[in-house]
Amino acid sequence: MEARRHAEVAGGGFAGLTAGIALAKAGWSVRLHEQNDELRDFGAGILLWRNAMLALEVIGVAPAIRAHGVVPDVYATSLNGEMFPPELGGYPYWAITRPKLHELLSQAARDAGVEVVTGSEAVGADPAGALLLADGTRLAADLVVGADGAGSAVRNSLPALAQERKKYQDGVCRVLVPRPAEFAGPEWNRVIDFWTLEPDAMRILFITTGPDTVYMGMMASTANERASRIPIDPEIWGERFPHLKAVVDLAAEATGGRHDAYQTNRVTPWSSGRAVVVGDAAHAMCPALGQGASVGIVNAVELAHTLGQFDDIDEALAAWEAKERAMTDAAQARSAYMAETRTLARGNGFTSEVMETANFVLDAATPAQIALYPVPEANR
Ligand code: FAD
Ligand code: 5PR
Repeated sequence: MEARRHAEVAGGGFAGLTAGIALAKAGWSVRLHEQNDELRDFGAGILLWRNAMLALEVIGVAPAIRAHGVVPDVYATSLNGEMFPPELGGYPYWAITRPKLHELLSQAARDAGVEVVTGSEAVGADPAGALLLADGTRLAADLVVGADGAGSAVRNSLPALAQERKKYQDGVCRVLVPRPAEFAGPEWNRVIDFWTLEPDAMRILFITTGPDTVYMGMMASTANERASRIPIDPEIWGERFPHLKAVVDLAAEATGGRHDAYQTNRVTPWSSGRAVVVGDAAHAMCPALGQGASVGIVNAVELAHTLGQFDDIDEALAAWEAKERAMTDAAQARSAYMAETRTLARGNGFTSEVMETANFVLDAATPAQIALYPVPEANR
């Protein structure tokens, strides 16, 4: 019998946890290193599209997401108070709070036998097969997975990985607020994308995350300093969106909010010898399509699946990248285009071309799993 293959994973975000679960379920022994003292996600809410749900189905986490998340009934867009026809009715996508998604993945990782080490900082990888830690430890592995986010130390330590980084003007404040009574009716069980473009673009993306909470993504140019502040400035947002005053005031009181400027990084190739990068370490993208985590989750599950199809790890890594690269590049390019042109402000943004990422089906998914997530005719 062959010895059990061993992976060292750097990073306990959505991508690292997913890779850890998928590898452990495929029979690998897995140790995961998180630099923080506990495993948790900061932040508000997240949309998980069909592509991510299928990947989470493969690793057995999707039923819990369906139980704890909600399906927004439509995605509606409003520009200067004018509502466009709603989109995505009947589309299988879920909204959930980030802490809940992180908790479900952390639990699944432990259940799958992943050894989680907190307070453990990676500083790099050796392509010969070792993870290097800040305390000087060198951990040999058949595979090192860098899932340590957009600022990835693992990636930056690998000279073979070329990187193009880009920063954008826009940024977004993300907060989770308790749902006030006037936003509790069924007509608010949806995503509503409220835009104003004059004198500058300010936008509130209202996303239901269940009966008790609402996720608010509040986007503005970083040049608009008052609109880029945490805590939220209730005056500047309230003036622009008077009909949302109740939730804006709650956003101003919310704790745990954060502001991020849009940034992307394109890395080629995704691996060097026995070291590979997944998630934002490999492909951070503009949030315009809400696909960053979803694509990372898909690629992490597909990585473990492809490794199972080859005896040779180098061959598997090449085959994996060949399968995922076009979809990932397209998602990055489309998100950047949607963000830069503010195409979503005019409604009807979820064209069939844009939906290609959300509709992507990973190889690992079975026909029965795929059948659980039918795509409405209008979104194919
Ligand atoms: P991260 O979440 O950055 O996790 C990296 C982990 O590694 C962290 O726990 C970190 O502490 C740890 N770490 C870092 N360095 C080290 C080190 N050296 N050693 C050990 N540990 C380390 N995506 C969606 O799919 N849907 C959405 O609706 C969505 N909305 C978004 C909205 C905004 C405004 C933004 C900015 C992004 C959004 N995304 C969305 C994208 C999504 O948030 C990211 O793509 C995703 O969180 C990346 O996960 P990750 O695990 O790759 O990286
Ligand atoms: N979609 C989602 C999101 O969280 C953001 C955007 C689009 C789900 C950021 O709040 O375009 O900024 C966006």
